[in-house]
Amino acid sequence: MKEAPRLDIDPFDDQFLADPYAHHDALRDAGAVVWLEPIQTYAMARHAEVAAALRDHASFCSGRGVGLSDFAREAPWRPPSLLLEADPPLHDRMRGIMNKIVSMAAIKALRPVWAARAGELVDRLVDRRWFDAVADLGEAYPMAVFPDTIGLPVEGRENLLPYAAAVFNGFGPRNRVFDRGNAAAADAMAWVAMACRRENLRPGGWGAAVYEAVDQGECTPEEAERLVRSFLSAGVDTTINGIAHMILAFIRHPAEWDRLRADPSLAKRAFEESLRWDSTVQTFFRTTTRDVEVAGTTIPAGAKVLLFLAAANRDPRRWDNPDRFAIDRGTSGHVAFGYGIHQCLGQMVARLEGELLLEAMTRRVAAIRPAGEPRRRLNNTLHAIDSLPVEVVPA
Ligand code: OVV
Repeated sequence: MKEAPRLDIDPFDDQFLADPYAHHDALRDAGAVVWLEPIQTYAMARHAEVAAALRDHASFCSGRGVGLSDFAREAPWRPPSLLLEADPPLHDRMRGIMNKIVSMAAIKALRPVWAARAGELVDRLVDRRWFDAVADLGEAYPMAVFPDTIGLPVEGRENLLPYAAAVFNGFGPRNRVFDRGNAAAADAMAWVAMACRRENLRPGGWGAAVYEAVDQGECTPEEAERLVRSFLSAGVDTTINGIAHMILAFIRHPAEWDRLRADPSLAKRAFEESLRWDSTVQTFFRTTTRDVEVAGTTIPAGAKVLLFLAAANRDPRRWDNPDRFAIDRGTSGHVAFGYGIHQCLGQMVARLEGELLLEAMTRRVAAIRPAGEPRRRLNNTLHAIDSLPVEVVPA
């Protein structure tokens, strides 16, 4: 039986968070399972082991939290998510309710409206020629389509951004990034709590649909409120940064934009590849429910294990030339949306946004060029960008 190699790497310090990809080789190469001394947890960063742990939800549970904090020892900072931070059977019952709302049919119904919004936004940006791919595209587009779909109050929607930043910081330690990001979030938390209440959700939206499950006897009103909160927590900052990194991917690999323009039917695959290339949700923890043997190392029961989704998605053991963004690459098996029973509920929403923006842009944009240095926004879980100045050359 092997001891896990002990590494002096803190995956939540500023230096790591500013450029996580610079540190992934050290994590992957040290072993299939490593012990991270600064945060006193196990970690896995190779594709095979990350995917296997995600699949094995019975041994690697979520109910004790998917952050550093172990809910069995410490009270969670907010009531746990009934999806993300739950195990079967509760998780499956809640997920069943949400799957019926975020259905293929629902996504199909959104497409024409969301396509029109994407076209209008891209038209305006191409006219301007210079813009910020974070504020003006990455934030503007999801904020123009997603809150309406949930049926949220119009007033105060800007609170969604600091709220999500706080939620994703909350999966890491109470470090400086957490304090900085969460200082301003108190008002945002109050707004989100208000927005999740039944009387504040527009009839016909996905939020109201969750409360219809209460009327059907499928869940309690308290559960419904918590499920609506999941839409607000997970639905905005993720797609914002996913879209921004999709633009960054094309800026760093300009020939791929030419290839996409030559064959716009690659839009779907291009967005998927951008998620493999730069995974918005970099990490999540699991907690072992028993002694688990991984590649000859025993992880004891009750241990936190940090899964590096983003490192798995660039593991050279799994991907050829992994640092290269190649829009026609086979991305099947990437874990940017997770894997197994917790795999992203909103993945079709994210894909729709990415695909519709790319479709609108391939028609109107001949080239995307950097127009300044990207600025990072440090977050304990998300690979986030604060600003990405670009110039687009009209087609
Ligand atoms: C995937 C995700 C991220 C953050 C929050 C939640 C889910 C939630 O369910 O609250």
